[in-house]
Amino acid sequence: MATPSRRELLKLAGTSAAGAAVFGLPAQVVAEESDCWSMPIKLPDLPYPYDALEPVLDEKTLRIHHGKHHAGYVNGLNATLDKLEAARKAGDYAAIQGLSRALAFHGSGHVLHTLYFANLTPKPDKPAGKLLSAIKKSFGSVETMTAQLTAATIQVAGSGWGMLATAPMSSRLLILQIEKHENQMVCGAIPLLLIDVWEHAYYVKYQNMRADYVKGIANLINWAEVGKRFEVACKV
Ligand code: MN3
Repeated sequence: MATPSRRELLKLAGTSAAGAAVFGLPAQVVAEESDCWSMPIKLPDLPYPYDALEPVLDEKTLRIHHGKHHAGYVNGLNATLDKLEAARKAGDYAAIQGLSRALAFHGSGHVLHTLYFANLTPKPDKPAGKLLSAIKKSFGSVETMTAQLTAATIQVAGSGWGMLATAPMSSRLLILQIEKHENQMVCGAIPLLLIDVWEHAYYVKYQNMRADYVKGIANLINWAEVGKRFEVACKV
């Protein structure tokens, strides 16, 4: 298959922020390609009201998580991009190592939160189509995949994420754990479904009961969105 053009990739990514994020593109790139040099990068809106995921995800947690934490990563990403440009213009290449780490932290934080919020829904559905076939091939059944993803996510050490992903240029599905934010940036996996298990994602309501939060979240998945990501990921 011929390598898709950038315009074709944008079309494949659809108009959602999450679709764009699969490619690490800011949402406005897809919304209006002529905006793709616009700065600063903006915090995407949630695809549902703050109280829509009650009682599993309480409104207070979601407001703080989106409006403070996710916004913080977007601000950090914009600041890091400005510092990288300044360092390059000043010939300060020694600064780039530290700024690269900051870019991975904030940029990946932005992408992961965009994907996470968009793969949750107050109207959960079931995996279907090509995604369902891939789940059966990789795990045997949806129930087995859900049980393994849930268990692996609960067991993330400290701050991190559970992730369903594909291997690059493959429909083989993987369950992975992300430490903090950074290793999502390694191109060894393309993210499909994220579950945030930093304490800020659940502590207000669940305190130390991370397992209860993860099991609740597993019943709020927007599988239609995950399926769209899968169809795009298979092509890159
Ligand atoms: Mn978070």
